[in-house]
Amino acid sequence: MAYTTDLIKNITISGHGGTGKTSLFERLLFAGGAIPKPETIESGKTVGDSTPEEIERKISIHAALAHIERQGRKINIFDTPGSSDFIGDVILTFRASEFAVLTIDGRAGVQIETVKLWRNLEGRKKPRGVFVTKMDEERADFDKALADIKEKFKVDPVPLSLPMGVGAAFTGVIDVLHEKAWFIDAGGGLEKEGAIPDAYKEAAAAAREQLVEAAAEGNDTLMEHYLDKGALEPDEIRKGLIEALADHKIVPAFAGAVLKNSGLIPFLDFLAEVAPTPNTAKDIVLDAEGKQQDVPIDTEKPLAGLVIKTTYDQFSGKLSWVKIITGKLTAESDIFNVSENKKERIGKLYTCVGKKLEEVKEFFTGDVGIISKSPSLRTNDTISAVDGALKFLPLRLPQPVHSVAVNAAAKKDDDKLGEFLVRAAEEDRTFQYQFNAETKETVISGMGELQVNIILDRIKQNQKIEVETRVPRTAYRETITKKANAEYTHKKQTGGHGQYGKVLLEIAPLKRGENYQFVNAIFGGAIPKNYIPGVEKGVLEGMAAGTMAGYPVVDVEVKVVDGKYHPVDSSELAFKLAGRNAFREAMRQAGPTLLEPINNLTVFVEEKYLGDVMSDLSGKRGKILGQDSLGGGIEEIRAQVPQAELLRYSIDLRSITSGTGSFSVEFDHYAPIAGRIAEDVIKAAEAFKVKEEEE
Ligand SMILES: Nc1nc2c(ncn2[C@@H]2O[C@H](COP(=O)(O)OP(=O)(O)OP(=O)(O)O)[C@@H](O)[C@H]2O)c(=O)[nH]1
Ligand SMILES: [Mg+2]
Repeated sequence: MAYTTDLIKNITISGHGGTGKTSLFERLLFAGGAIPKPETIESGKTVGDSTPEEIERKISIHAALAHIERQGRKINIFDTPGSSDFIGDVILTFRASEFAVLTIDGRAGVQIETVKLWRNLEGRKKPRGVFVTKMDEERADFDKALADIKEKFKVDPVPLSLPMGVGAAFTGVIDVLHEKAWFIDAGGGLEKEGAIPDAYKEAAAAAREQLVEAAAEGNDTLMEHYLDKGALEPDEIRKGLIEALADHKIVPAFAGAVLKNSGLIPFLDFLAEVAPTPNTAKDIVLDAEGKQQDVPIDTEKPLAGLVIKTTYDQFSGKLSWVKIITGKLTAESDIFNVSENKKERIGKLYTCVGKKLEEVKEFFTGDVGIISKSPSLRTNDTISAVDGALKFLPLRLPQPVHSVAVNAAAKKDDDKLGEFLVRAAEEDRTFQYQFNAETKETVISGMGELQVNIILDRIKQNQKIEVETRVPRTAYRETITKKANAEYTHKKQTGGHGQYGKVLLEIAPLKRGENYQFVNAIFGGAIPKNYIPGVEKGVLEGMAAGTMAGYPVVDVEVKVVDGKYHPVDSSELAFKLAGRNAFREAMRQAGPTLLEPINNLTVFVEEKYLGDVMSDLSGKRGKILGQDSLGGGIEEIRAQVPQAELLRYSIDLRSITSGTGSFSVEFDHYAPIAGRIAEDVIKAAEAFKVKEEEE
């Protein structure tokens, strides 16, 4: 059945690793009637964690989508991974939903990923709430968790549910909006409705007061009513909450112990009654000049949508998840893939509960639909009913930070490995692969060691490809430090035609980053014009090959100042060879030196690890540029560090910070290296060359 825009809700469950997202997702599907029986992480059969790698590791790795119906609304829910290695799948769900709930472990309170996810949602101006989980654990503390949120995010969360007891004495939750209690079912079924027990009446009344006040903040008329009457009607409260939430004035808070099916109903009713519909949402397109432009959700306009995710399912084949931003998506219809400039007939459409697909004929604006087996659709493509439509802004994903060089152990597996890498990169856009012609390696990169290792396991276990892995080689450069000149005569007399070309070059250092300049300073035709391109080709070959350790030469001005030619024996080839050798000779005399890539590094750590992280960075030849408190006890450190020192940084940082730290990294510039470090690079390059020649 298709739901109209005002009946659709798109919700993301996000949060720090292991806080209970997948368990909450499972129980919401159970409470919403989408599955007959809830499973647990331990049973390995949950809807959210359905791939072998998730079941084996007992963590979420991919976003999962399912929907339930509640009060006539279709609620699409995304379960997302908590580990920062899989942030790519979190970002796509944030883009596609109008509300996010952050799960917070009742024992731990706000954790580092909570802070980062909060900042991400803040940047998107996305309405959000919190769900304090595991209230059945002895040390869980709802009030403390809310105080933690208040302190770290400077907002006052508004409880919509309150826990009754904690640990073994936890009996259920109070639904503040509907003023009733929900008790744990001893038989393991859904929670049961009842009156608020006397012991909680006072707390419930205080929470109700706070809720009504928050609702009154929704708009001025409500505030006047509230100030006049000292109360609001239930419908007014709902209306006020809807508006206050959309305007970021409130952060609703929930409590529960989902393994006991507790805290689900008040949350589901809130999603159905209060959480934003896509009606007021917007997305962003890029106009012809690449400028960003808001596109309001619009049911009247022709179809436009964004492919947010691509999966390859063993049984269903290729599936493309599409967020519909304007118009309607209809099965068996023609669409344009704007990004690929292609018209395409799409086949069947589906909605899903995890891996289970249900066929649907059409999807309305705001919904998330699944197109199956479309050959051309890829993540980030814009689809449209009309040709030449504007393209939606692609998902903005962070750059990978951890890389490994791989090759198939057997040459015959090369193609199979290549095909697998294409798919893996399509399924998760934060995973990338690249053949680096300079270092002659295929390098795979991801958001951390965990993501890269999972891909390697899939290569070995599912694809049955034996692979070899190494730390990737660093792309060093060579340059010069002073002016020099050299001449070279290429001369050969073999049989009939000889070869002749003489070149005198002058080379000089350029500023860092200026790369290369070629100047023809010949006067009076010592080398005829038509041979100059040959000289330049030779110089470029010499630069590409380097002289110290075989790395490309950069930041050099090359001037051809003189030369000599022979009317019969000169040729472009002869001048190319002369140019290359003259360049090599000049380079040797010009104080050659090695350059190494320096990266900009941003590290996010909890305060307590700050000192250790700093001293590790100085041991890595890093230069600290600055440090900022982000609030929530999280520090941001900015530094410049040689790339060669960062090849295993995700592993180092994990061990320094017990897995809580994270970082981003990007190339900034090249800087000279000397002494021992340079000697080691040259030695390693020689060893690599010998190995290559042997192969
Ligand atoms: N006692 C208790 N344990 C819970 C509750 N919810 C989840 N757990 C347990 O907490 C662990 C983590 O639960 P998950 O649902 O996998 O947490 P997650 O946030 O999805 O984890 P990632 O996806 O890996 O980030 C599992 O062992 C769950 O059984 C709860 O309400 N009470
Ligand atoms: Mg999970």
